[in-house]
Amino acid sequence: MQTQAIPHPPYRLPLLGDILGARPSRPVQTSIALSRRLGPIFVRKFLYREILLVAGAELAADLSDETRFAKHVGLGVDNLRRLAGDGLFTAYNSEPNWQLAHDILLPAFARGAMESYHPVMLDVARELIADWDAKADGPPVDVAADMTKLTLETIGRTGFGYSFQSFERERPHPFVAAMVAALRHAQLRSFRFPVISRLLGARRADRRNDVQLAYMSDLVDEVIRTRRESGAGGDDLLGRMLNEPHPETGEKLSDLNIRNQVITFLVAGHETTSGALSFALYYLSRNPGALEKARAEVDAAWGQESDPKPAYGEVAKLRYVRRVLDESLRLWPTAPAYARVAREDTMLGGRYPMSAGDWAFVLIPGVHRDPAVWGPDAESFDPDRFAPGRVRERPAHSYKPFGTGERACIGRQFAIHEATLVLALLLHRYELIPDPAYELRVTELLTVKPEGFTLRLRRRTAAA
Ligand code: MNH
Repeated sequence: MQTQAIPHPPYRLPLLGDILGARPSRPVQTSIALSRRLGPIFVRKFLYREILLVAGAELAADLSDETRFAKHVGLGVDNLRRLAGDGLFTAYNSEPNWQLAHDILLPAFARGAMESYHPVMLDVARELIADWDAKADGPPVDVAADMTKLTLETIGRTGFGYSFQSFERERPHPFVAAMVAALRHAQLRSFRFPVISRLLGARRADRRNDVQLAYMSDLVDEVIRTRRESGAGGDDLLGRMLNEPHPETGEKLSDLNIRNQVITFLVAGHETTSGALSFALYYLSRNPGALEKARAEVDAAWGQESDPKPAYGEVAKLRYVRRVLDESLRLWPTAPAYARVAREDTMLGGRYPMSAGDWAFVLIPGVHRDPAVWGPDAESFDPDRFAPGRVRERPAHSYKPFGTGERACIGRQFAIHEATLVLALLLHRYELIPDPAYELRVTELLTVKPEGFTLRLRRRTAAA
């Protein structure tokens, strides 16, 4: 990549590059801050490694052209290969197991399958509600921690018929701690360099990480064993992986690939949805107008019912609650970046030459806050941006929380259904009282989440 003509951070040091102000714990937030000074495309250089970042809608839309660009498995995602191997998320485009698993698993996200997950999602939501009922009028709840309990439980039970018993335990399931450590390790490894990192104790960090990975793969083996012992049937993700041949070739997934997929879905299937729910609750707690509209919608649906049990088809009718989620994922897309690689020599945006194999990160929050698309108030929370008329006015590829192209998120409908259902039930049942002193802090573990965000709860229906 010829990067001379592309802006880079000020204070570039000889040899070391742009290490001043680099914070390995916050790669996305430091990059967003840089894009405010440097514009929609810039380069960060660490020693010999140059990283191209795109943070504007026009260039990101060009990178969505599937004929010239493809998903790139690099840096953070590549570091997850030790965890998830050739699972869907981390598979290289060249690996035939991607297409095989994609074709076998796609029906598990079709409408009929979603309908069968709905009662399980509702059961889990009601477990959260029982837990929150007991905490109402008490000390504040840690929102992200409780949303993580909910989403891990949901993917475990819907996908694998496996319960983490999240709501029966005081502390999160150890899987969560192991996953958090593995994600942090994968994020930090991107900032490593051979020789230097070894002096800094990288081997010890790798060994500690191996312990976390071993714990997670043992758990996955238990999930698979539990299913095989119960007769190995079932039409959920695991059932399909174990039994379903490819519709055309008849080929089946190997045991090793199934393990990689189970771990992929256990992680990808809950961490980002948890963050999305947490940000939505955060923004509602800060925007009384939006909160009121969302409340009006759930009250119109369930009124004085003390314990609504919505049917599958009711969830998609909660249009405003859905917009709240869309808008939260605009401001804080919880998988905040994806990478695109040039399939051929090409000109990015008609002006930046890229050779085949050159790649760039798309910084999604930058795209989602580009004033050229979202207007001068791009930084403010306004769910009505997702009213149908206004969506049609925007250029294609300006909203990308689920990535792009054939490697976009397979679980999008799953996440949206789960999050809409849960958010609606919580708004219907509780007064959510924020700590007025809280200021948003975002933690990064390849994904993003609000850190230290708490709410005090009061039952609404009792008073209404
Ligand atoms: Mn999900 C890929 C965001 C929920 C399973 N997901 C992606 C990508 C983004 C993404 C962005 C593309 C990454 C890339 O190009 O490198 N995902 C999200 C968000 C949510 C989410 C913001 C929730 C909100 N994802 C889910 C859920 C599941 C899931 C729920 C599973 C039940 N996601 C995946 C898988 C992939 C993926 C699997 C990889 C798809 C592929 O490459 O074939």
